[in-house]
Parts: sequence; C-alpha cells; structure tokens
Amino acid sequence: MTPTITAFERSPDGGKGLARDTRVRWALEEVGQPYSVRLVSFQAMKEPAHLALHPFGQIPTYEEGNLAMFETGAIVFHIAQQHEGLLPEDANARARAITWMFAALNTMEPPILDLTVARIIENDEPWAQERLPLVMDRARVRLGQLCARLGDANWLDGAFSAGDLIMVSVLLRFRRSGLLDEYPNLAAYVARGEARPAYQRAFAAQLAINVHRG
Ligand code: GTB
Repeated sequence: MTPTITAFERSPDGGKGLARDTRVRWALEEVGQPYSVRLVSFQAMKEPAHLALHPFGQIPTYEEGNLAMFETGAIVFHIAQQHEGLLPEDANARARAITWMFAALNTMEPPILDLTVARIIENDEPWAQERLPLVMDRARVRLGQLCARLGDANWLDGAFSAGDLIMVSVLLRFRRSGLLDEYPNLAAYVARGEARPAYQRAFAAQLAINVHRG
C-alpha cells in the first residue's frame, strides 16, 4: 500500500531540505518505497482533520492503510522495520543503529532547536546578543563530542543506517549558523549523506513543490 505523507504547502525555507518531511522522504527513497504527498497550509495544520492525525498540528504525518503516525523518529523507524536497507540484520548492530536514531533526536536535536530559537525567534529581545554565545557554546559541546566519536569513519557504526539518516538530517540544520564548518569531519559526514541518490531525490521532490508554488 502506497503511504501518504503530509508536507508544508509553502515551506519557510522554500523547500531546501530543512523541514522534517525531508527525512521521511529520504527514508522512503532509500528503501525504494513510492509515496504520495498531501500538502497542508499552516491554517489547515491547526484544523480538526489534521489534528486527528497529528495532535500537535505539525507536519509530517504518515498514513498507510489504517495506520496513521506522526513524529519523524517513529515514522523512519517504522519504514526501517518494514523494509530492508536501513537497519542491520545483526541484533546488536540493529540496537546500536536505533541508539543513534535516539541520540540524534534526543541529544543532538535539542541544541539546534535552542539555537534556532535564539537566532530567529528571540533575536529582537534585549538580551538576545548576550545569550546567543552561550547557546552556541552548548551546541559546540555536543558537536565536539560527536566529532570525536565519528573520527574519520564514513558513518556512525559501520554501514549507513537509519541512525545516520536521522543524524545527518539533524546536523544539516546547524549549517546556517556556521557551526558545522567548525567540525570538518561532521561537515563531510553531512555532505556524504546529502550526496546519496536517495537524499537527492527527496530534496528535489520537496524543492519542486515549493518552486512550482512560487
Ligand atoms: N518532533 C516532531 C517530528 O520530528 O516529527 C517535530 C515536527 C515539527 O517540528 N514540524 C514542523 C511544523 O509542522 C515542521 S519541521 N511546524 C509548524 C507548526 O508547529 O505550526 C520544522 C521546520 C520548519 C521549517 C524550517 N525551515 O523552513 O527552515 C525548518 C524546520
């Protein structure tokens, strides 16, 4: 059954891969699963029909037969469990790949969200310029630790996995702040992820929607 995901009708980044439907599209492309996309406006996201799918009124959602899901971590995990290619067969390696998915979402994503809030949402507050360096330094702690763990490996734990897919998706959001470039191995890791044909297809599909809508 072809799954349907939801995405922004008009993404604030113009469809450049920063909205979270990109990671779901990427996972579907990695496993070769075709999918449909239903575009939603900011207003429609807060209306009952969408809230029935996503209690927090956000994108993306994932529908497949009588299954409806939200939260990208859960969606990518579901896709990875249903298809070969995103999680290793070996039970321990699989558990470690899942650990990296959680690490990306629970340990690496919060500092980037804090940074986004500090740089964009709180930017006009009188204390913003004083606070920003603190938020940047907290992000640097986590990036430094991840940098040390990755070293010169291509991926976090052997072959590319759903753990890398989520980690790259999270890390690429550090790029605008300039922080990613402070860690050349992480910048190269993100570039490796983005160079994957499946990522390229996901990115192009998201961009096409936004280009066509001006
Ligand atoms: N934890 C949830 C998940 O992983 O699925 C978070 C989902 C989420 O934050 N969705 C955002 C959303 O729907 C879109 S991705 N926001 C609308 C709202 O809350 O009303 C966040 C996002 C949006 C746009 C950009 N951008 O354009 O740069 C970057 C990130």
